[in-house]
Amino acid sequence: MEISDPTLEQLGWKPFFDEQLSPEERRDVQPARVISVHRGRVTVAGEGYEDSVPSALPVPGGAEDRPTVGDWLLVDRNSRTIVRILERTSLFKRPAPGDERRVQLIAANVDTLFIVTACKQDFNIARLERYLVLAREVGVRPVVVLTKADLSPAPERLVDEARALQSGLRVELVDGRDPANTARLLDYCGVGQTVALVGSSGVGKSTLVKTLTGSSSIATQAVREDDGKGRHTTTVREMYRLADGAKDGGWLVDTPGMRELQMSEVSTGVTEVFDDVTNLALECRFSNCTHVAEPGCAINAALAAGTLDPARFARWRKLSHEDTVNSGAAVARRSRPAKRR
Ligand SMILES: Nc1nc2c(ncn2[C@@H]2O[C@H](COP(=O)(O)OP(=O)(O)OP(=O)(O)O)[C@@H](O)[C@H]2O)c(=O)[nH]1
Ligand SMILES: [Mg+2]
Ligand SMILES: [Zn+2]
Repeated sequence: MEISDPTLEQLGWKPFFDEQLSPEERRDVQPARVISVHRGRVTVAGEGYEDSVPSALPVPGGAEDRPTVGDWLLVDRNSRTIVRILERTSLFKRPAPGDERRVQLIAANVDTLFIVTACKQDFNIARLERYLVLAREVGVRPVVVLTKADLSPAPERLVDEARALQSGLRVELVDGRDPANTARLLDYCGVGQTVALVGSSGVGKSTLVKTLTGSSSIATQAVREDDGKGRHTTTVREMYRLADGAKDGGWLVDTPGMRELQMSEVSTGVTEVFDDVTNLALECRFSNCTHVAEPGCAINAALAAGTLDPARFARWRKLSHEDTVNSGAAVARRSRPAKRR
């Protein structure tokens, strides 16, 4: 079946982007979305055209002023160069591998995050929580996708464990290689919607993209027998269009597996994903309570009463510590004054 060029709306153009254009820009430039990023160039798609343009901006800016997959650009009609990057609805980034002081942009203007994890070895509640925090922070809807259902004797137990993490959390269990089985994931990818897939190497992100798009050109790799991990097959970031006949929908962004999910500036996300713990902490008698042995510690009381899971508390403590270290802030940052009782 012949697939027609996408319209701006099918590319994900929204009023939020349109409102950013000045009258002059409406005349002189074309909006285009970044489909893939290469050395020094980006492949862009606009209304009725696809092009490769230099990724340089006229005025070099800060760390985030570089085009990444999913970005909306304004491209000059004559010179075919980037005029500017439009403000993003969301941005995924991480510290650059090998140089923690630099950031690597992963994807922009994402609506939904598929947090992909495999039922086998990879399943890990603490890691899922970290991704949920990330989704909250970036402001995208999270969906947990459990792959390799066919390799697990009791995958439903894992589904229940994941569902318990957040009320209303969507958790989907699939065999990523099976088109019939993964078809319900397409419900999350409506017209113009962008879904980014994240998760450890080898969990089956590219396999899902391949199955959902029906594409055969996406590289995936067999798992090594010994540790169930892949070998970092995906190295470029690219958006894939879901346009298979009746299912004329959105876009999937494949990302390379991350060895360790690094967080930067996630305080809001931690507070929200762990709202049970943070609410308890607000009940502690002392505002700078370290929840170790202070009198009137609400967290210790809840642990003793069995209403707070010690493992969850430990994970919260680790994440909030990471956050304070990353952002260089002091340990207790709550703004309310010390309580006296
Ligand atoms: N049995 C089974 N195998 C799967 C499933 N999903 C993926 N695989 C296999 O797992 C291996 C790794 O899959 P990939 O899709 O390359 O993993 P990835 O997440 O893209 O890995 P990176 O690109 O390294 O981040 C491949 O051999 C897939 O065929 C599944 O649901 N069931
Ligand atoms: Mg891959
Ligand atoms: Zn306390």
